[in-house]
Amino acid sequence: MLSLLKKLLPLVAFIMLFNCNNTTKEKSANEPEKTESTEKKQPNIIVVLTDDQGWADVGFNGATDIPTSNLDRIAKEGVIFSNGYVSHPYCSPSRAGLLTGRYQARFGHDCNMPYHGENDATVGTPLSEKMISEALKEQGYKTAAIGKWHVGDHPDLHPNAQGFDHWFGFPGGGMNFWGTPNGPLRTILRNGEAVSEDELSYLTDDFTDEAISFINREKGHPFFIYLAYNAPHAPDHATEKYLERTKHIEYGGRSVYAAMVNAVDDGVGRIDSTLIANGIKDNTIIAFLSDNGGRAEHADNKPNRGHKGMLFEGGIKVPFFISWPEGLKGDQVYENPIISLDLFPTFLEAAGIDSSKENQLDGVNLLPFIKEGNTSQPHEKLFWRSVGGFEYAARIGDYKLYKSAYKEKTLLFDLKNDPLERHDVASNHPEVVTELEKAYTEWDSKNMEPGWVDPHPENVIKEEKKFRAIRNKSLKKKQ
Ligand SMILES: [Ca+2]
Repeated sequence: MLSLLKKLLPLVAFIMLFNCNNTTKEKSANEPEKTESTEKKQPNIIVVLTDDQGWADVGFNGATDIPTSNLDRIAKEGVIFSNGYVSHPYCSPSRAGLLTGRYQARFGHDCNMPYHGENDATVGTPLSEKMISEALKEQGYKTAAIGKWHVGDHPDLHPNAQGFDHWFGFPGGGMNFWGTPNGPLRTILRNGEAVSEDELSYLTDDFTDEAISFINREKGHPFFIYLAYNAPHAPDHATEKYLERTKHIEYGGRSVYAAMVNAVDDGVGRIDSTLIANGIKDNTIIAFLSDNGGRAEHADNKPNRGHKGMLFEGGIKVPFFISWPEGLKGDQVYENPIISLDLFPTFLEAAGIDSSKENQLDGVNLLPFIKEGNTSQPHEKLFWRSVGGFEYAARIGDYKLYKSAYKEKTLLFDLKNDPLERHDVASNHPEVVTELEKAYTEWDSKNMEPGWVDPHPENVIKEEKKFRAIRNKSLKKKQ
């Protein structure tokens, strides 16, 4: 029996080999042959999202106090957007817009999560919305979400359910940087399993390390990494290494904030070195941006007016660049308005996928503008809605309308002549106000009511009251 088997083995092996070859041949007859050059057309994509970082808190936008040499170098290798917007002035809705390529009001995601959202699977970006991770995964990308999530607290809405093969981070909106667990939303998880605090050092470094191991592991495939650092969001935690580099800033709060930004810069530099070491830098896209304008304390949005939470430029205009050595010319500054929603279709097109098939998208493919020299405007109109219209803004051409709850009135700015929003011209141009209000109403008619609400309206009132009180207190008391 054994000798018969031995005699037959070569035959069995031959049949198996033949079948294998045959299968391969059939497969290649039905599918386009993937040569090395077509493989190369699919770039790796890394989104580096920071949290509450101000427009001017990077060297490439003029910061002279915060060391950001890695970000500055990589920005120079690509395209810096001098009018790069996000779709919301604070965390959760802005992330929902970026990840879906849609105005998040389309699906009622206007607010941060209410307390105890972890118990409610209807609070957050619904699974029916297609995230960029899902679109790229369909094309064979390996996908990872690393860092802060904040678009669905309930475990059913965590990244592994939204097209991410790998997830390392925390579900909520903020967390201490030491990784000390504090309830379900402030615990570091790896694919749903809690990570021991002993394994963690400083979250910004830990997130970088996780991204580097993902790159080293998946470098054989095209990959997509959504790296959402929670820095420089509060709490103000830093390590000696980074504090040493910002000790020249003689204002304590700003020096800690700057150290947190420097930790991100250090991380992006280490990721860049990893790409170089693996020989994949040239065909890797790095998109860098903040999720909203700089926070009211320690950040710098100058020269823009306002900060996180507001629809003045300082609340929605962010440091923003895209680099892609093989696909984009470096040393570019692109001035026409663009928005974070544009990343989704831009990435699809960069990966050789026709983005018009995703007809739900509000974003625009930027490649014709930054790669092929199209000189028209990517966006004729842009809109922002906060808490179901509690505040809203519309930009058409150079005019920007802002229905401001902070200022309790509707303001109009001519951004061409007044980019810093110093002069409200609403009373000079009532017809423009009417036109922009009408455009907003039309746009909003295709949106959903907010699915849940947050305390932003009360906070706006409190904040503005405090702001006015400080100013009034400075005046000479009436006798
Ligand atoms: Ca934020």
